[in-house]
Amino acid sequence: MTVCVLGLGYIGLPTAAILAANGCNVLGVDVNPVVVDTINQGNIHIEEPGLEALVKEAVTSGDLRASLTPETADAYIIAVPTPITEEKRADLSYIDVAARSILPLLKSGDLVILESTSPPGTTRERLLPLLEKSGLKAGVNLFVAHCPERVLPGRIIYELVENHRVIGGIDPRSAMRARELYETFVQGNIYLTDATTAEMVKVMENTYRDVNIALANELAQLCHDLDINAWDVIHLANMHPRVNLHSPGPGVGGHCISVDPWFLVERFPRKAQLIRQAREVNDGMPRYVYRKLMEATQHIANPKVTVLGMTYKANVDDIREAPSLKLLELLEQDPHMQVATYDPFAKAFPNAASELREAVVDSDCLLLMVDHDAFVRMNPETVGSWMRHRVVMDTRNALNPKAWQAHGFDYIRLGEGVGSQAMAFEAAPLLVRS
Ligand code: SAJ
Repeated sequence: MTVCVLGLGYIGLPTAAILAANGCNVLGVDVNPVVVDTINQGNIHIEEPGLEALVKEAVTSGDLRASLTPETADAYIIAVPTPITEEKRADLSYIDVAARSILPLLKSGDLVILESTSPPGTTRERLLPLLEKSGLKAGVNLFVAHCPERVLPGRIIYELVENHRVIGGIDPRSAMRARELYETFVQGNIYLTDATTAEMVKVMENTYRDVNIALANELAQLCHDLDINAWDVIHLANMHPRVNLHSPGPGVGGHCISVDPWFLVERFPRKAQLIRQAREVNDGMPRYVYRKLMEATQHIANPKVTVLGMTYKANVDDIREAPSLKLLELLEQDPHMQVATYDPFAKAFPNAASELREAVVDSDCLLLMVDHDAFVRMNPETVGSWMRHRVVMDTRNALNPKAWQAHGFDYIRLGEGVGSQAMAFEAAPLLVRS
């Protein structure tokens, strides 16, 4: 089968490479000439474990090529971004452009799959009419389905194969045709439904997570005021068989969870109250962290703060919607603070230090925003010896408080009242991850 994958980002490229590794002849299309050249040389432009080897092999074997323009194929997979505008409205223009680009190529019997996470209704109400401009009739001689990606950055190659998939057809035949394609590499179960249900499933998965993270973030703020430790509360509450509290943090980043719930708010502005509120709680976290940072450094005149971590989560190189970006905006507006930043995964970030020491020298406070392995492993004595004052604020519950306190650090943790540390039980395990 020949497959044309439109969009060679975090989802499109791994999908194209896996299809090529499983017997398909794949053309990957991207609007960025640098991306196209990089892939045609067998290299990759994003960081994702296992991806480089897969792409190299597929390109070397000739099963994967990249191009700026699509070519005739049996199946087309649209995997382009679906961001939100400043006004929190879905920007579906990339889907429109991709769909228009294949219009002249479509022929009877072709299959078109939308993988991009989209507001419920997009496939049927927006994509279908556009594709039918080709003169083909959906459900008769053109097959159209939504098959949302559900992979976790950092585990994409594994999850592409192992995760269950939901395929929503605009009719049963479309769903079955799409299943034939995904069966070539998916080991998980494949569930068939209609297109709008599949869209809602995907958006709701991320909304579920967003709402639960908002609950954890609210819990963190309440526990701080109660002078107790939110992480202990979560750990103990999660021992209940039907409770799964998520982890608080400095906010929700990435291009998925912080974006998709707005698709529902846009469509149902009055009914999607809880979803909107969760978004607002999570979007408010960088400001909350900023306020806590001011409290933690109020005894220091013109403190230098070192922000550790620019990416949206640990051990990935993606900075889209990262909470650190918002935090930095707040810090930059504050004339009393000096700011240094460092992230081993985002060294090209404007004004970022190229190594840890450069960012930490003469610092008064470390602000851990991302729990990259490299930060969790930091040696408190070495780092402390570079600093002017030893203060560390941990927004991820990633550092060992005792180790840092033993080296003279004021250790401040998101979700923990200042008085609570003396009361913490020795036996309560503090590292909780959901
Ligand atoms: N976060 C918290 N607390 C938590 C969990 C996450 O603050 O308890 C934060 C993270 O630090 C990060 C953000 O939320 O800033 C999102 O991280 P994530 O690891 O939860 O999710 P993503 O955005 O990397 O990937 C999600 C996944 N969706 C679900 O787990 C339901 C993935 O399966 C989707 O494929 C992906 O979105 C997507 O592309 O939609």
